[in-house]
Amino acid sequence: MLALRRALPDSAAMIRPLLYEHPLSPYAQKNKIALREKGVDFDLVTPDGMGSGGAGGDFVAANPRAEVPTLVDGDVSVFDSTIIQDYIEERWPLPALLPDGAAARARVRMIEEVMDTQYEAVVWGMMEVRVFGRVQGAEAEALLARAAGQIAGLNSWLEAQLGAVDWFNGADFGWGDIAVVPFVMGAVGFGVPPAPGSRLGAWLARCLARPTVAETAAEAEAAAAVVARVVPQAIASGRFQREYRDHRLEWMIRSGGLQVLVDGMKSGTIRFSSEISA
Ligand SMILES: N[C@@H](CCC(=O)N[C@@H](CS)C(=O)NCC(=O)O)C(=O)O
Repeated sequence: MLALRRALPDSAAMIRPLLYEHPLSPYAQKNKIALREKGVDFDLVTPDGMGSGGAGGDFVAANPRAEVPTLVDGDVSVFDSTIIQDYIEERWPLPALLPDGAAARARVRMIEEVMDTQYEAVVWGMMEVRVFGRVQGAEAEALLARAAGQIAGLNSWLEAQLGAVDWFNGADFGWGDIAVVPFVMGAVGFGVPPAPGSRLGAWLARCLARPTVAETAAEAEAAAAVVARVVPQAIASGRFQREYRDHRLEWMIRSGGLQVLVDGMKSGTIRFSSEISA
C-alpha cells in the first residue's frame, strides 16, 4: 500500500491517512480519538506480526521501531503517539485540541508524559500477568496487588490534577483528556477502576459519553476478547516474543518480577526494542 502511495505523490492529498494500530494500544487510542474529534477520515490497519516480534513490510518501512501507532499521510510517516498528536494538531488544526497558553499546554503535556511512561507501565504489567500468564498463584497475586496499589496512587494524582473542573484540558474536552482516558480505561479493563464516587470516575463517564471515545473503547473491548483467546497458545508455542523496554522493563523489575524477565529471556518469549540501522 505504501509503495502505491509513493507512486502517486500528486494525489497524496486525496489519499486517506492510514494509522497502523492495535485496538488495545493506549498510544494508538490517543491518536484515534484525536483524529475522530477532528472528523478526519482515516484507515486503520493492524500490522501482521505486530506484538510478536514478527512485523515487517510497509509497516516497518514506515517505522523502524516496528511499534504502533504509526501514521502514514501521503508521503509522510510519523511514529510515536505524542509526535503523531503534534502532527495531527498541525495538519488538521480544527477543532484545536491543545488548550490556550504556554502554561496550560505544558501542564497537559506533563500529564501525558506521566501517562505514557508511568501509568502505561502498570497496565502493561497487569496484562503480562493476567493475559500473558507470566506467573501464577501467589507470585501473580503479589504482582497484581502491587499494580493495583500503583494505579490507586496514580489515580489520586490524576484526581488532584483534575481539581474542580470537568476536563483535564480545562473548560473543554481536549488534549489533556485524550492523554489520560486510554490508560484509565486500560486499568478498568483489568479490574482497577477509579475509586467509587471519585471525580476521576465522573470524568471517565463524561469521556465515555463522547462518541469518539466510546467507539475507540468498543474497538478495544472487542480486541481484548480475541487477544485473551489466542495469546496463551501463541506464548506456549514460543512464537510470541513480547517487547520489554524502558519503563515497562523497569516496572517488571521494580515490582518484583525480575524472575519473569529471566525466565522469559531463557524461553525466548521476551525481546528488547529493535536496534536501528540504515
Ligand atoms: N512511545 C511510543 C510507544 C508505542 C508502543 O509501545 N507501542 C506498542 C504497543 S502499545 C508496540 O507497538 N509494541 C511493539 C510490539 O509489541 O511488537 C508511542 O507513544 O507511540
